[in-house]
Amino acid sequence: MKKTSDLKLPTAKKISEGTGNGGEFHQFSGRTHPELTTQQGQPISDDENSLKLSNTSRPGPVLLEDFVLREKINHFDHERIPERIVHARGAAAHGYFELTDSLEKVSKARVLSKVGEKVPVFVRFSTVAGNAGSSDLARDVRGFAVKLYTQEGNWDLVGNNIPVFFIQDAIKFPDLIHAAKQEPDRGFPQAQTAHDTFWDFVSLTPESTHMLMWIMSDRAIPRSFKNMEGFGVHTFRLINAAGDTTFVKFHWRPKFGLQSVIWDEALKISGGDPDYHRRDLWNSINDGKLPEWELAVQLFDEDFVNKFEFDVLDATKLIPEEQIPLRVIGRMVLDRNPTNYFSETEQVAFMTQNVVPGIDFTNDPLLQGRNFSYLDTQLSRLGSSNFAQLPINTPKCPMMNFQRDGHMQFQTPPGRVSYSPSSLEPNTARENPDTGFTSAKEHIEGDKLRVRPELFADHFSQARQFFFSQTETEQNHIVSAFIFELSKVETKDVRVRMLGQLANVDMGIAKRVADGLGMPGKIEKVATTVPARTDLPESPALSILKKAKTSLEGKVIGCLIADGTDAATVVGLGKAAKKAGADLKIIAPKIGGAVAKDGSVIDADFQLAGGPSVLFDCIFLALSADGASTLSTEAAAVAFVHDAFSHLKVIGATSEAQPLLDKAGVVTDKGVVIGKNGLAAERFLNQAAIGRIWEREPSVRTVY
Ligand code: HDE
Repeated sequence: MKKTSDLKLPTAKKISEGTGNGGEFHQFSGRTHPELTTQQGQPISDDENSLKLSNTSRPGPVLLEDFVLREKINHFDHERIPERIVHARGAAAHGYFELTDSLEKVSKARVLSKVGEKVPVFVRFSTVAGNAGSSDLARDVRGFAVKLYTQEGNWDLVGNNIPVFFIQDAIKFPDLIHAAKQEPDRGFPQAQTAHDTFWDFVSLTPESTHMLMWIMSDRAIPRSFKNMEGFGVHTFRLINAAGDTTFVKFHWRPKFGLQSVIWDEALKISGGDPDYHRRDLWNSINDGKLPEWELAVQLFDEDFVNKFEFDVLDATKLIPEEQIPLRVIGRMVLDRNPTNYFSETEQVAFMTQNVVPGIDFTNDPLLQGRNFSYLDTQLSRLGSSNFAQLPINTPKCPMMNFQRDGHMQFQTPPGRVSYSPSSLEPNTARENPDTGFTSAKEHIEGDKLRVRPELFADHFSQARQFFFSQTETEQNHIVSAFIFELSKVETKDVRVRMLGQLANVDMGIAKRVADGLGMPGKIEKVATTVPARTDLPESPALSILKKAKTSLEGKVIGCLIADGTDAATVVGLGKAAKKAGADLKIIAPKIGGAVAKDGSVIDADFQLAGGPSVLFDCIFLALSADGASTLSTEAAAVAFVHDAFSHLKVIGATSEAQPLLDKAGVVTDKGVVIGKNGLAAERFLNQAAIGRIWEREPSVRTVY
């Protein structure tokens, strides 16, 4: 692509001669381009100037007859479609799902029974509350929506990275979302729950308490999409060839392990790179570090349903893995970025009602409501009942029915017959009772009532179980998150009520939050019919840190250099990082790079101000004495090191970098590795594989 300044813009004389400038562009670039046309296919002679009643010295009025101009502007004016009401901010990728263990005994779905068959998928990750242009690092649940293009039709598993939800009945969803999104009178704050309307609503909706524990935990600030678990949330049913049914919950488990960032880091990443997750997904796939998950299931029957402490149809509850273990049945790999963001990521239409024969719904009232909502929302978002004809939504198996016409009909069905039954044509499509989708047979009787089952009334037991299943560090983070969020709530009564709800989970948690808010005094529990059970055992699987992996795979190391840096150290570090599956990024005071001690130039990936340490998992300071002394008076360099230390990252440094470490307030601990050039680099990498130095935390911020 040529810079505008390189192009010779045509003169008025040339226009009057009717040459246009297309020819000039061709000549200039020395390449042959395809011919630019209108949407109707007419070749365009001039894409720089509208048609005017003109002479060579003064422009005259633009003529209405300029269909080239009008078509171009008209299309531009209509480029945007309504963004999703929820999950507007998202990024997606293509890949495949491969079954490794057949569920044939419990499901007749081909995708769950044919081992080895690769099924194409399109997966979209998202935040919930923020608008399309908001930051990736908002504290929020992440959408984890998977479209599997199976040979028996599309199966959409539209899940989240948290296994429970805020509400039990779909009728409360609009209220929840209105409370969470920007407040309607002022239009802010967006992409965050830290405001009055959200906490007002949830403090009056005790069923949300379990989910609040999850979104105040580090699960709500993931390090990247590839470091998240995914959950189908609801209980679904599987149906086998004999018509027997089994209950199932779906889990995606990341190959790269679960990882999150620190809240202060999340705030700063939002400024440093609001596209942090989106960029990571894109780069990981481009660099061949393919995001991958195992698909695991929890299978159970009516007996379990009857003896389980909670209702399996209540989406605010989960079934601990310790109670029903996970069975791994397949893997999903994302290996191709979208070609066009709008056509694919924006136009993809996920729908919970997209299931295939062998998979069925349950009576979870949230799921039932969703099954209506997702089809409905596509009409307002995509504008036509033919949205399944958009390439990203079209099944990759044969498809035939008598649905006809409508806006933007792309198919041209031949023949006279568009109905069934018919006799006029021999080969029209027919239903098939043997292979077609059938619902699970279920005997139901009862009165028509607006009620919730009794077991749905326990709102605090699993919230408590979740909290006490976390490590001490993770518990501290949950308490701090409550303090942060509630400190943004202006209405004191709302804060008081929320403390009263937390007291229903555990008075100790409520007191810690009250202390952090500076709200001493007696905490009155909000009245509840079912108090929290204290006998539920801890579930280690609910903690991120208890199952953390020690590895550098997929991590990014930020290496700070300056003039005088030892080039061999940087090269050695890069090689060792690559071997360990990590990426090395070079940060220098100037984007052109730095002149090394041996006179060579080390190229930079980031200029210091544009490459804060929050963008990297760990940092190495490859500095000479002169470099360190110069950078000690550079605020961005001091912040680079100080932030890495307070975000509990492993820091490696050459001994000459000490002045900068001192200026940044770094106190040596097991995560600070200083030494002679190459040696320091090697020890640093070993240490960096363990991740963050959690023991450092109490020395860098208050733990309430
Ligand atoms: Fe959604 N949700 N949702 N949701 N949801 C949408 O559909 C809705 C719920 C989830 O990347 C919308 O196409 C209702 C739970 C994801 O395109 C909409 C209820 C879970 C995505 C909608 C829920 C989700 C959506 C907006 C309560 C986790 C993004 C745009 C009954 C299991 C999919 C759209 C994508 C999107 C409705 C609750 C996950 C309005 C009514 C629970 C991942 O139809």
